[in-house]
Amino acid sequence: MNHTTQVAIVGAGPSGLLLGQLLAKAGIDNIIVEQRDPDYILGRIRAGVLESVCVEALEQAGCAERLHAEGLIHHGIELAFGGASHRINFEELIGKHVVVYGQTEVTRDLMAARESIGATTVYEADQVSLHDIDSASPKVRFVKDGQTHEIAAAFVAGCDGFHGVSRKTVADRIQTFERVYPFGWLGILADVPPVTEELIYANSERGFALSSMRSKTRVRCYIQCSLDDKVEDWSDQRFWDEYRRRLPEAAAAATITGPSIEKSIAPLRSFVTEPMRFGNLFLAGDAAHIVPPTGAKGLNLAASDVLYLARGIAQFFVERSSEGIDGYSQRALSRIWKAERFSWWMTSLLHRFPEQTDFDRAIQRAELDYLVGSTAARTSLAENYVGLPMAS
Ligand code: FAS
Ligand code: PHB
Repeated sequence: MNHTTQVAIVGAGPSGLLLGQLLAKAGIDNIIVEQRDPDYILGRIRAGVLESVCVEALEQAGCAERLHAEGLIHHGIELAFGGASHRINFEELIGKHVVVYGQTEVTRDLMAARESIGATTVYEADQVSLHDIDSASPKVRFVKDGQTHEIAAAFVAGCDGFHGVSRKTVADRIQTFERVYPFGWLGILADVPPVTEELIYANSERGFALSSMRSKTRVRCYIQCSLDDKVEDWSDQRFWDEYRRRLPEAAAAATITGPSIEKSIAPLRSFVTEPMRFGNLFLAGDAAHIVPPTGAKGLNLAASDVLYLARGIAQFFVERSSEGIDGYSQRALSRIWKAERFSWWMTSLLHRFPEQTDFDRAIQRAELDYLVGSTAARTSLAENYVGLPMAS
């Protein structure tokens, strides 16, 4: 069965759904093809902190109402090391803040918005493949309920994440940059109140821990774990005991524990694909780059990619100008690399590396001491954490 649209989007995660919504707002027809079903996508527990760029993108997409009603505004974070806790006050340093609102809720809002405008999303599509991406009519083929379908479009957006088909389609035309970290993050979700108002990033002798949240009644907590660890190795009790050993004393004592409603291990890597455009195929979000979650950048980078891409495609169709799509890869990569640097730096600063020498640990401690003692250094962390401005 053949279909025609202006933009074919592969992937219905935050990137694909946000792009679909922004294009629809600009009057540009689009179809999303997704391999999984909505419940599976909503069940993936991921990001929790939104930069203002991401909030603005959701406002432009007309999907920010619940975010503003339920999201938690955070004016800073705590850095804990050496038995003490140090606040990085974003508001005081740079007059900005972040919003804590789970990726699951962002995705839910985007799904609801897309359904309300009646835009086409094909879920549980099999054997998705991309064709003729250098031609004026690139195509996305897939099998649904045993029938083969083909979508002809002016542009294809590869929003299908790190393991998707889009980057694989151009594997022989890309340069990749990668660093894999020698540890993972074991994360749990639990319906207990957070121990503090803001997030705590802890560098302890036993390893990294992060105290985050989804609301005032639901926490998202992480500990650095070995790459050999399996989720089944970690009972809830074992997690909470280790987690509390890594927090500052007062926070550990005040921590309320409870049964996990989700528990998973995520590997950590830095990864960038260059370029991000191949003829009329554009990569966006995790399809093009991955950051270690220490800097809370993954979802936010996906949002800025999509803002650049949506603007470029709208410029093409509405103003008949290709300046935006021609400049997409360079603009997006400029912001991506700065976020990659910050995420690598936060990861290097806060984790215990297996091969670290005493000298390495002393340098890490000196970096932390300098950071919390310098207004310039704290300002640098603050402006990167809340999100650097987008290029015009
Ligand atoms: P996604 O991977 O979210 O979505 C891609 C979509 O494409 C998926 O729905 C997938 O099913 C679909 N797809 C894949 N292959 C396909 C194919 N062949 N055909 C059709 N569809 C296909 N970021 C943070 O900021 N903070 C965090 O704490 C954090 N934790 C994370 C934990 C994990 C385990 C992972 C994997 C990522 C985490 N991230 C975090 C990053 C994450 O939030 C991503 O940045 C975000 O999901 C990016 O969204 P998308 O680009 O839409 O990719
Ligand atoms: C989360 O709440 O999932 C979260 C918050 C901040 C991070 C990483 C993850 O840096």
